[in-house]
Amino acid sequence: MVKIITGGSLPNIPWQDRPAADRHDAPIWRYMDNPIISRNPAPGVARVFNSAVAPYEDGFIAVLRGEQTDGVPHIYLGKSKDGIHWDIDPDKIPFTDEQGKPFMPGYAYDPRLVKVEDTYYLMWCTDFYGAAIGMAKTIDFKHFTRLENPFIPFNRNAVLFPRKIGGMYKLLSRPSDSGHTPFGDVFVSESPDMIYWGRHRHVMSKGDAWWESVKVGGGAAPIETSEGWLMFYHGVSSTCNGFVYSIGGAILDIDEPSKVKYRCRSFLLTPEENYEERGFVPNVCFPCATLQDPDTGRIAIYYGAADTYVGLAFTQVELIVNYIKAHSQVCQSDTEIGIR
Ligand code: BMA
Repeated sequence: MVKIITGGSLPNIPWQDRPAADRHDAPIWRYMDNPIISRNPAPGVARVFNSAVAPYEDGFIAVLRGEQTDGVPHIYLGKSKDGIHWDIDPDKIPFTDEQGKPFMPGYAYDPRLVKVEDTYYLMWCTDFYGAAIGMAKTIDFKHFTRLENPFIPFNRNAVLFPRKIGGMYKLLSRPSDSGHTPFGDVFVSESPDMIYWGRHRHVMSKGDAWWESVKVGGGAAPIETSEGWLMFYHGVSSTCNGFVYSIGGAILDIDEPSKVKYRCRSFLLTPEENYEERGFVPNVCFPCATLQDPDTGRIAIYYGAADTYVGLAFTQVELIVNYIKAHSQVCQSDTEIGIR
């Protein structure tokens, strides 16, 4: 029996059972009324996608990638009772520096939201003289204090682990270039204080399988399970009409997450619905967060669709872990500790 270890009970997790007629190989199924956030969802915001959620108070909170009507992305706050219907604050999240002075990023995209101990951390792609990782913390979703940018440019897709490992914060990231990076491997770094990051280790390179043969990047915060850290990530392939982003799955060693124990050779979810195949950037499924309920093993996956919408999909921990293990293919650079 595979168990979800961290996180409290979440009986109000959004959920739909797998449709009887579902013919996908992988045990992930979409919410029937996807997308859950459509175009022009708030004044001045043309599209919301690639967004992250967390349980908060008696409902849910989200940090949303909102593409403004001038084309510049920023992060907005969303609140929801059921994790499906969202109230979006039309103002950008008001970041300040540690002295409380306004300190807004020039742009901000692909936010992640991870609670570690009593604090919620936001990570996003920020302008730091080039695309780099921005970070901030909050405890009340009213005051958002920016932290030092953890790495120099260029880097994206930062995802924090939801607890310290060996007494250290651990952060996944994906070194990149200044454009639509045509390469990319996932690394993990550690910090005692969320300021100084080091002991960088390689986690996984782009895969041998064609669906992830261009680049890979962290997606949702890893979920602690009895089999290791369950990680939903994105893998990218190249076609004559551009990149295709699919959702992949891997399981990392619980104490040494630079070691990949299992890595699914097939994608778990790939663009095939209209809202995934058609939009501002077609053929994108980009996972940024999950919710999970340890009591039932239910997992809800939030993903950006076609750089236009937010989609929701479901799986169950036992089903997905067994599927990843049954279809696993790891190479040496996956399983080694990741330092050369
Ligand atoms: C990546 C990021 C994502 C986006 C994806 C597809 O480089 O910019 O925000 O979803 O491209 O356009």
